[in-house]
Formats: sequence, structure tokens, C-alpha cells
Amino acid sequence: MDMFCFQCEQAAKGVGCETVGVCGKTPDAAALQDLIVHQLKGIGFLAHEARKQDKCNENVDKFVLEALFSTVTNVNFDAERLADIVRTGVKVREEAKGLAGKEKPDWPETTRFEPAATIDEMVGQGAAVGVLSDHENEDIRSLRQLLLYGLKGMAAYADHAYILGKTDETVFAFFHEALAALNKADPTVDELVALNMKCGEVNVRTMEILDEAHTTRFGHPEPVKVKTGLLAGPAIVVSGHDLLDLEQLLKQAEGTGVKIYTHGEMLPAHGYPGLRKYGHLAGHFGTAWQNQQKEFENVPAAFLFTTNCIQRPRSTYEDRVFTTGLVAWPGLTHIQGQDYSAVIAKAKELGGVPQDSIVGELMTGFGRNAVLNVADKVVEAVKAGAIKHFFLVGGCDGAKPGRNYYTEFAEKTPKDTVVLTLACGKFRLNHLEMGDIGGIPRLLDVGQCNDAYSAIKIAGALAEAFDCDVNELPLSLVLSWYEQKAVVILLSLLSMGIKGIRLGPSLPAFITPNILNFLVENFDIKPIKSPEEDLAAMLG
Ligand code: FSO
Ligand code: SF4
Repeated sequence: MDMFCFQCEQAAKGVGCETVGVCGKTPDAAALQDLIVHQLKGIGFLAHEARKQDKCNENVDKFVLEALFSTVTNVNFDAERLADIVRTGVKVREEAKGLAGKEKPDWPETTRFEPAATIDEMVGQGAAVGVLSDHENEDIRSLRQLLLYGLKGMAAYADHAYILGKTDETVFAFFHEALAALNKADPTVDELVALNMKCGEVNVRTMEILDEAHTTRFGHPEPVKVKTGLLAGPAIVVSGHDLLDLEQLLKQAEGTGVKIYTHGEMLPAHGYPGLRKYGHLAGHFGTAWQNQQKEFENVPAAFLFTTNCIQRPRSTYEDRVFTTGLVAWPGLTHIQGQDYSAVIAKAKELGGVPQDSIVGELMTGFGRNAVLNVADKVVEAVKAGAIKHFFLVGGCDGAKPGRNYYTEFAEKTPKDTVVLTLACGKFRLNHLEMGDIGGIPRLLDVGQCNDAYSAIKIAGALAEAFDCDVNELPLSLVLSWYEQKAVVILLSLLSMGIKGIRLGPSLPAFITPNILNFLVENFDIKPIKSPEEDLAAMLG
């Protein structure tokens, strides 16, 4: 075995990637990511000790977010950059130690970790502290990994909010508390279940501050039709989730003749007044992340990745792919300090497509404000029997053939039902013509995975209007998962007591049969079956 990683839905053979990641992660990158986590357990412990004495430091708080986010699937594949994080971590650890006070003999070994001199040696250190060495009891290990992946996902959301100037003390404090707890040699199942639930709860707050960050800076999303394809002329296609990167690029490209297109999870950007006001935000290109190698091939545009999900760029377009923020792929040009002049220059050099090639249109922008503005109409439609059921069909997309389930599911939903969708999983259904119910579109794109808070608010408002619990609403959740952001959203939904969630396309490899039983017994989680069977059960 050259490596072991099972943190995402692509884990080889449904067990784990052992020679190279299905995502393209090398054994070196995998080991260095494990080493970052090992180091973070020490930093988290010290920061947690410091917080008990009301001491904290922004550098430490920020490093924890960025380092965890760098280990999320499809973010950083570059061993050099990962090793740099470990080296920086030593300085950060010293800062945290300074806050925590005099070293105590019972502090865990992770607080004293020193990286080796070379990357090869660091890889050896990482390989020794990976998942399989975590805990001999598989169920304990499963719950510990669930917590770690929840933290990774939450770090992504917290980092997005941080970049936009929004933070919350409870969020930082929980990262440290949970990382500190991961040092414990013999945690009980109950302790770990409680920490996982708290992770979900704190993530709701994280998503709330992210929502606040987005809506205060860019306004509330409004429903909008977006053209898909490219117009003639120089083009930059922006992927990932970071709206601030997109805004900076739009500002810098103003007046240059370069048009900007969204890709994948950036589609909902068009709904924000503060971004739509830029006339050169020209449309959307392509579908979900796993199709990028096919869709980018031979397209004369520059591509910019602001967050996950990046895939190995093919030689036919690698010269035009740029990364920014925490994204890294060895050999690609990385943009520092949000100076996008090189990306703009590349787009000009390539020239773009010679003729307009618009292929269709997509609707987006049904954030909580837009939906709640028509809440009266929706409630009336339910009371009059015009809307019988709501489905939330969303989450991440991915490469597995089983993901056609989500397209078929949406196609088969009865005409008197409404489908809310979000995240890149929407590309399985957002091309469908689903019509409307008395002017209310049957398919509503709530936004990115980053906007899960909007969906939570919509469900909460419906429950309030009908004076019932969310679990009593005519609402079914059918989620697709891929990486750790989806893990933490699932923890959030469970922490809110939401039951009966259907999950696919396959169940996480890191969940053991006992832990799955626990989730089934307590939360009635169900694996997806066939669209017909599931629909019949939900509507029955
Ligand atoms: Fe998708 Fe990738 Fe948004 Fe994920 S682009 S898979 S859950 O990073 O974050 O939905
Ligand atoms: Fe495999 Fe997913 Fe880990 Fe990549 S992130 S190595 S695909 S389990």
C-alpha cells in the first residue's frame, strides 16, 4: 500500500485509494495532508488551552482554517505547497504555545511535532500518522474521521466567510476544541457522537456568517436566466466557489475587452446584484467539475480555479489553467495576491472563440430572500393542493454512473411538486424543463453548496407557516455527496434533528456498519434505491 485515503465518495473500490488517488492525489500529497492534520491536532490543542485563558491570535485561527481547507478533496495536489504549510505550521504552533503558557507534561506529542528537513522525509512522517494508524477500534476511527472530515468541510465555509471579513468566536473555538479532542487516545463513542453533532451545529452558524458575508457584500440573489456557452472574443472561465476572487477579476478585467464566464459552482454568482452589474460577466460555461477535462479541451479561453474541484489538466489546455487562493496543482501558474493580470493577458493572447456559440440557458438565483418573498404564494399553493410536495435534490456531483439517479428522480417527480436544488449536483437536473405551478417555477436553484443555509432557512420558514416541525413538512431530502463539505452539511442537518434523508450515490467508505446502524436508528438515514421506489416511498 503506497497511501491510504477514504475521505471522499470516489474512494477506490468503495474502500480507499491505496496506490494513487482516483482524484489524482499522489501518495506524497496524501501523506503530507495527513501530516498537516497531525500537526493541526497539536496546534488545535494549544489554541484550545489558550482559549481557556481567554487568549487567542488571528494568525493561529486563520492558519487552522487554511490548512484544513487545503486537505479537502480536489483543492491542493502540490507536494511543495503542502510541505510549505507544514513548515509555516511550526511557526504558528510556537505562537499558539506562547499563548497556552508553560508546557505541561501531559500535553500530547502532536504539540511537540517537528517536521523533517526534506519533503521525502516529511512524506515518511506523514505516512506514519495516516488514517490507518488512527485507532485500532474501527468504530472509534470511523467517528473520529467523520469529525475530522466535518472540520475540513466547515473550514472551507469558515475560510470563505473569513476572506469576506466575517468571523465568529464560537466557530474558531470549536475548531480548536475538536482538534484537541482528536489527540485523546481513548475517546468514548458518546463523546465522539456529541462532538460530531456539535460540529454540525457550529457549521450552521458558520454557514450563517457566510450567508451574511455574501449578502451584505453582493446583495441578495435574485432569479436570473444565464446564457450558457461562449460569446466571440477573449474569455476567462472562473471555477470554484470564491465570489471575492470573481469580483476582483471582474474589476480588473473591466474595459479590457475580456469577457468573464462562470463554471460549475460559480453559476449562482449571476444572481447577486453586486456581481451581475458587471456587463462583462457574460454567461456560464460547462457543467459540473467532473466534466472539465472533456469540456475545457481545445477551448481558447483562460481558466481560473478559485477553490475545488480541480482535476488533472490535460496537456491540451494546461497552459491556460491558473490557480488562486488555496488551490494548487504542480506546474500550473498560481496567482498571488489576487493580481489577475496574467490571466487577462492569457485570455487576450488566446483570443477566444471566433463566433458566438451559445448553447442554452439556465435559471439560478433562488436564494432564501427570493423564495421567501413569494412565501405567501407558496403557502397558498400548498393549502389549495396545487403543490403537494417539496424535494431538496442536491449536493455534489461526481463521475460515478449511479449519479444519473438524480436526473431520473427529478424527471419523475409529479407535476404538482417543487424541486429545490443546490451545489454542483444541480447540473444533473438544471437543464430539465420542469415548468411552473401558478407562476412558481418547479425547479429552484438555491445556490452553491455554500448556500445550504438558504435551504435551511426556506425549510424553517415553511415549517413556521404551517406551524409544524420540519420533519412534518411535505418535504423530502435526497442528497448526493462527494467531498467533506457535503459531510459537514449532513452533520448540520442531523444536528437539527432532520430525519429520513436519502443519501447517495454510495455511502461513505469511512462509515463502519455499526456507525451506519447508529445513523439509521437515530436519524433514519437511507441509501438511495431507484427513483421510482424512493418517490413512491416519499409520496406514499
Ligand atoms: Fe461541488 Fe466540488 Fe460545492 Fe464540493 S464543485 S463537489 S461539495 O467542491 O463544494 O458542490
Ligand atoms: Fe481517493 Fe477521494 Fe482520497 Fe482522492 S480524496 S485519494 S479520490 S478517497
